[in-house]
Amino acid sequence: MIAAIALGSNLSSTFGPPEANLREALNRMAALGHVKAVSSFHTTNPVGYLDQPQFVNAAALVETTLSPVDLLHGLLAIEKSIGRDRTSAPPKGPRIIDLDLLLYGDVILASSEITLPHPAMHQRSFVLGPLAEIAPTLRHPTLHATVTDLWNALSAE
Ligand code: PH2
Ligand code: MG
Ligand code: MG
Repeated sequence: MIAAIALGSNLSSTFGPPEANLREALNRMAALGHVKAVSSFHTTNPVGYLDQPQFVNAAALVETTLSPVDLLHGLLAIEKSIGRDRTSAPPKGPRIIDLDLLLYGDVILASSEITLPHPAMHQRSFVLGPLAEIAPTLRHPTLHATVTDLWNALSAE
């Protein structure tokens, strides 16, 4: 199955600045499947919680045989291994690495642990901009629109 993943960082770590954290995460994601495409790195202004540094955001497509939940657990383990500490950080606040599962094929799923498609992906330009670079024709299974359609709709708001 093809999964779309959003990457973000706005703090340095032992690996270096946010760009280095994204590169480290992408290298480690090879353990979860075949990383088929990676967008360019976008510097973006913080959304939601404004008093924090700019983010570096990217998107990736991974061909995987893991189930959605196993893939999510793999992404969370990579976040932790790169140094993300969820205990000391405010929600939507600064983070060393954030790996969000956006889409997993056409799967629609809502459980306590995982919601697919990611419920906010169509409202976030820092997600759709990078994703549109690598998957412009990928379809959102509940909004029935391509990534390009969603990006154009958000840009027109
Ligand atoms: N992630 C957030 C909150 N705000 N803003 C930008 N620009 N990029 C992000 O990745 C981001 C954010 C929570 O996950
Ligand atoms: Mg996020
Ligand atoms: Mg996250």
